[in-house]
Amino acid sequence: MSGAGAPKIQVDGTGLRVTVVAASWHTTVMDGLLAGTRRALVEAGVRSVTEVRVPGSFELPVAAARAAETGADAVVALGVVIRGGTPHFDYVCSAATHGLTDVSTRTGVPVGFGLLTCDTEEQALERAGLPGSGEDKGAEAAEAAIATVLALRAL
Ligand code: DLZ
Repeated sequence: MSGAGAPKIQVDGTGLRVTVVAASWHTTVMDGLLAGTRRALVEAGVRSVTEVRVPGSFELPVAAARAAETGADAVVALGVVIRGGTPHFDYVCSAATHGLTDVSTRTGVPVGFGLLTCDTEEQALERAGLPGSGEDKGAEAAEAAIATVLALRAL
């Protein structure tokens, strides 16, 4: 999927409680995603941030669900899945994606989707928000989650 056309979102998250759930695979890329999310939350004025680590992306939905059910105004889910030689990639990506979608629609708590599903580590690094990366998907996920909280208030 191309990152071209991504909006530049300016959000005011003052007073929001945000939980970041992050998987632990692919440390360098994950560190970049986490740093981008933290930067974006600070820039948005979010002061209440809880971070929870889970083993892999498959475990993101259950942690996101707990956060949504226990008072978070928004959740940011971060994970990195890189294709290997078996269909495992498809199962983990599908379970995480559907699980996170289910959490947000069932609870009404926006979940920022910071799950990278890449063929190669190079693709993941390009999106990690690290020096030299072209995109910052951790920041984008945080901005999207906050923007959606604000959008839902208008409904
Ligand atoms: C098993 C597995 C594999 C092969 N690859 C990844 C990956 O690239 N990224 C990721 O976040 N998690 C991976 N996992 C772990 C699964 O998400 C999950 O943690 C395990 O299957 C245990 O439930």
